[in-house]
Amino acid sequence: MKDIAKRFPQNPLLSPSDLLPSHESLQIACLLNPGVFQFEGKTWMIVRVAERPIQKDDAISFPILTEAGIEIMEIHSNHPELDASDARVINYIGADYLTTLSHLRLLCSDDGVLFYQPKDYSILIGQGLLESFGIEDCRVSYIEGIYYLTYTAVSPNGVGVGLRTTIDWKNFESHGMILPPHNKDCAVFDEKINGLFYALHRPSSIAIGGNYIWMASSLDGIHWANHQCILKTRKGSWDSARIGAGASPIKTEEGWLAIYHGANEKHQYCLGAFLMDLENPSKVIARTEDPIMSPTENYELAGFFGNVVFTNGHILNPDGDTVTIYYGASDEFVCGAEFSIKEIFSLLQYY
Ligand code: MAN
Repeated sequence: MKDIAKRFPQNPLLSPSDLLPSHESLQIACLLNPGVFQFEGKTWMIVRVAERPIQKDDAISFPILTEAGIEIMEIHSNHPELDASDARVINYIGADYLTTLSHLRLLCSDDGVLFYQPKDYSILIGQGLLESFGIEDCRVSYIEGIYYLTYTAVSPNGVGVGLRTTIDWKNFESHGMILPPHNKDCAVFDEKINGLFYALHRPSSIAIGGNYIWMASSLDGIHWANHQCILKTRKGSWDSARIGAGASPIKTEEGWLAIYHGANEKHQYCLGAFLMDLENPSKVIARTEDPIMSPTENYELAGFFGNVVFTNGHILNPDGDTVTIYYGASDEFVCGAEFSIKEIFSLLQYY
């Protein structure tokens, strides 16, 4: 198995203690899965900040957004109807809750390594009944002067894809939920193809079907149609349980190159790549067999939820070959790594 990621020696770039919590009653448990974009000559991240109260020894407590603001739920650890075997989600009296509440925060950097929170930019928090468990894992696409933010919207109603747009990162227009539950990992292409917007997304079927990558197109970038299933999990492989797109695919002469995450039954998250036809992107023409990146470093193996590398943000460098990915490690830290597109291509197997 070949890991071709060149990790930043400065990793992790960001840890929970590097930022201040959004509320005095909370602490930051995880900084993860940033969307990445360029704006006003700088590299920016819209990072997922997952918060919860300081935990007591004998209880689990987590915040929920209500109309009145943040409400804290506290459950005794010994409660007979509590299943807390997953650090990320709990089941309590038959209902699922997240153990943390996520918002999105803007950070910027002059060198792509040192990120800081600029003044005068607000945090983005969940709005309304479909985002009461938070907003997560934002992808940013830039199309014809508008930034499209597609993110995971979580609530007791389910997990879906929300969309907000902006031109200045200060004023946002909310378009509500564009892909209903269960759906996440939505990445809009940075460019229209033959007049249409395209997006990768990941619905999940609970009975027939699975956690596969789908493609949709749209006339306006808001209403999506023509859904097609384009990439599936592979039995017995590193991507056997679920797959999902990373950031917007990269346009190359040979096709649209997508970096995606895959997890196996043991919840190990690795990265792979696939290539879509330039004119007809719902046609996948090649895919890597093995991961191009797997959790190997301490910060990728142990943390809030260990054994995870997950990316939803990258920058294509001016040399046209180097992609800098920013990624969540162990669902707790933000890290950086570089890939060579040529090297990724050398591992693609054409169908
Ligand atoms: C999964 C994980 C969590 C995330 C929830 C809701 O359990 O990806 O990190 O909070 O889904 O999206």
